[in-house]
Amino acid sequence: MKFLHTSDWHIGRTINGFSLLEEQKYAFKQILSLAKEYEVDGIIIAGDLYDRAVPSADSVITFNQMLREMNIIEKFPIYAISGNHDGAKRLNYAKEWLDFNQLHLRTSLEEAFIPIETEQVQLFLLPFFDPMDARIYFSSQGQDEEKAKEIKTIDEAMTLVISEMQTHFDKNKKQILVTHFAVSPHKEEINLTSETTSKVGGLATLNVIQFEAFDYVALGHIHTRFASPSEKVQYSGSPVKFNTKEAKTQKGVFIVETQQDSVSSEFIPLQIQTDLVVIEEEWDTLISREFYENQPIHQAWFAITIKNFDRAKLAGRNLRAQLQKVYGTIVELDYKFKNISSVKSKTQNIESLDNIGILSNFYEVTTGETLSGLQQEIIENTFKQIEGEK
Ligand SMILES: [Mn+2]
Repeated sequence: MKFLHTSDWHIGRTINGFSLLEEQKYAFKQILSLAKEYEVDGIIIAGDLYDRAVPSADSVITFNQMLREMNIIEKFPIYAISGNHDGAKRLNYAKEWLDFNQLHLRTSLEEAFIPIETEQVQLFLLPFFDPMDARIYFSSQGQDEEKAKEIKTIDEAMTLVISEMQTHFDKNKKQILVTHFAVSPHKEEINLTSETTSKVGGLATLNVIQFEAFDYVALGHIHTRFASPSEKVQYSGSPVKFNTKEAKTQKGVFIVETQQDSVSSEFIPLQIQTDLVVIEEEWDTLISREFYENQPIHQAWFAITIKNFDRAKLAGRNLRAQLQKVYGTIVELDYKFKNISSVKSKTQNIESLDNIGILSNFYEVTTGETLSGLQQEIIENTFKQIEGEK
């Protein structure tokens, strides 16, 4: 059987207020035609359907239309779960009616244990949940109440969840798990690239070893497929670039095929409608014709950092407006000051600074200049005054 694996659609997402809806619709059209071209038996969406728990009306209308096209018009079964961005309870609305039409959307732990059965495959749809959900579920089961109380980490919860799922395994079928977590490749060497660490964002991480019972695990949560812990346990990544860190990554989907004794997958890239281009250059370069003529001006979105920025030299000019005129849409504008090696190193030891230290540091980071004697004096006096008023 063949499935299309995608995740993290985040319908309604913006980049600094710029709506990505048109880009998301563009990606969707390709996903749907790939599903038709490869004649898949179902479309897997591994969580973060919407960008927020209470999506905007526009987002709901858009996603509804997408579901309609996939499921009602093209008759693809859908296997979807809620992610950490979704409002699980809201998404659970009309579940029975949706299931009736093979639109399987699971949003709570207790719904995850009974798989969706197809001829050759069992699909387990495990939405994002936390250890508390697992404690509640397992103690409601009556058995192992003491054990349930001991569930503290997502690791422990997942081990119990998977072993309960295994009691429903049909030996004559392949098992696919759809879920939404950070999963690391090896217990010993958690070696996430800087790109992925920022996405994991301190969230507890599971381990690939925990998922060995499954023939394929369709993951969502991390937005790049390069964070995939193994060939069998994979992130499809998001279909659209959401920020400048993702600017250079090729987005796409997986076509997963299950055979009698193996499961294989193939990555299919998606085209972009409006590219996201990241540029870091000096002001003079940015506005020189030679440079910008070689950029996709007025076609792409730009995230621009002005290097060696000299505020005094460019004072009184509307830099953003000037850049917009040349480049078109600027979704991000940043500055790197001449005299400052790195903002990071300046802000690192913030705890060790006093009030005046923090303020002068802030001034330096935002303007690229140090406080003058007079400015320093005004600040000192102001703080003294505040102290006196306490
Ligand atoms: Mn996500």
